[in-house]
Amino acid sequence: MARNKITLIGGGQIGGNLALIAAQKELGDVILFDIPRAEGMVKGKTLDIMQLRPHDGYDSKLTGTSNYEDIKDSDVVIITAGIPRKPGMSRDDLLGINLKIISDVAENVKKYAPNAFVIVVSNPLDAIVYAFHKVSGFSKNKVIGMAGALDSARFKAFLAMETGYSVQDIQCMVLGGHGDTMVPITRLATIGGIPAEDLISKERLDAIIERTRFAGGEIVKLFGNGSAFYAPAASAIEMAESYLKDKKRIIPSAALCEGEFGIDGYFIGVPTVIGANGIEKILEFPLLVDEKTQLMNTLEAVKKTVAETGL
Ligand code: A3D
Repeated sequence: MARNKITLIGGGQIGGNLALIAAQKELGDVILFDIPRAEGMVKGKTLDIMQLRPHDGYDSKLTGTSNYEDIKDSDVVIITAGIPRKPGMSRDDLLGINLKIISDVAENVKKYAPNAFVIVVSNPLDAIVYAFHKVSGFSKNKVIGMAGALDSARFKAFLAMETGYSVQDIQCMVLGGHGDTMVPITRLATIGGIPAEDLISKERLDAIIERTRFAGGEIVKLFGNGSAFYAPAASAIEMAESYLKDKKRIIPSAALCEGEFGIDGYFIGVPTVIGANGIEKILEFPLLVDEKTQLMNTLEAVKKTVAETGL
C-alpha cells in the first residue's frame, strides 16, 4: 500500500515541527515546501529528520522543495506559509501580507493537489482560511482552519497545571474566532468527567480562561521574535491524523458554517467531526444565552477581518 503524502506549505517553525511529528507518528511521506529563498532550509530540515529515521525505524521519505510540482496528488496539505506575529503586532496586522501569500498557495494547491484535505494555520486564521476557500474553490468539507484544537489544548494544559491532575483526563472546548474574543465553553470543561466549575473556584477558573484567551500573546512576548510552534504543530497533526485514519475525532476547528449556530457564510470555530470525508459534520448543540452572545461577538470580529480581505 502506498504511503500517504503529506505536504506542508511553509517550512518555518511550525512547518519543521509538523514534518517531525508527522514522521514520528508514521503518517506518511512528507513534502516540506517553502519559497526559493528558503529552499536550503527545508532541504536541510528534511535531511536532518531523515537521519532521525534510524532511531525509530520508520521508512517514510521527507523531501524539502520549492517546486510546486512536488506536492502533486497530496492527501493532506497543511499551510503555515506567511509571517508570524512580532511583539506589538496583532493577528490582524498580518492580514495584508498573509493574504497575498495564501492566494498564491491556494492557486497552486488547486492545480497540483485538488483532492487534498487542507488544514490552514496561517494567521489571521479565520480570514486566511476563508480566503483559501474562496480562491481555491475547494468544497467546504475539505478546508478547515486549525485554532480550536490549540485553544482547547491550552485551556486543558492550564487546568492540568492548576490542579496537578493528568491532562489526559481533562476535556475542554473553545469555540469562536481565533483571537481574544474566542469562546471557552466553561460549563463543558471537565476534570475526570467532573465539571471543572465544581472543583476550581470561580476566581481561579476566570483567571485560567483569561490566560487561555491571551496564551498566544504570552508566548509571543516571551520569545520576543515569532510565535508558538510546538503545540500549534501538534494540534494540526491531530486533525490530519483524524482524516487519514478516518478516526472521526471531534475537534473544535474553523469550519464554514451554513446556518449552524445561526452563522452563515463564515469560517468560525465549531465542534467538527473529522474523518475520511474531511469535515463530516458540525456538531451543533444548544448554547446558553451568554455563550451565544459571546459567539455572536466573536462572529463580528471575524466578519470585520473577512471584510478586510475584500473577497
Ligand atoms: P515562520 O517560522 O516564519 O514560517 C513561515 C514560513 O512561511 C517561512 O519559512 C516562510 O519562508 C514561508 N513562506 C512565506 N511566504 C511563502 C509562500 N508564498 N509560500 C510558501 N511559504 C512561504 O512562522 P511560523 O511557522 O511560526 O508560523 C506560521 C504561521 O502560523 C503564521 O502566520 C502564524 O501567525 C501562524 N500561527 C497560527 C496559530 C493558530 O493557532 C492559528 C498558532 C501559531 C502560529
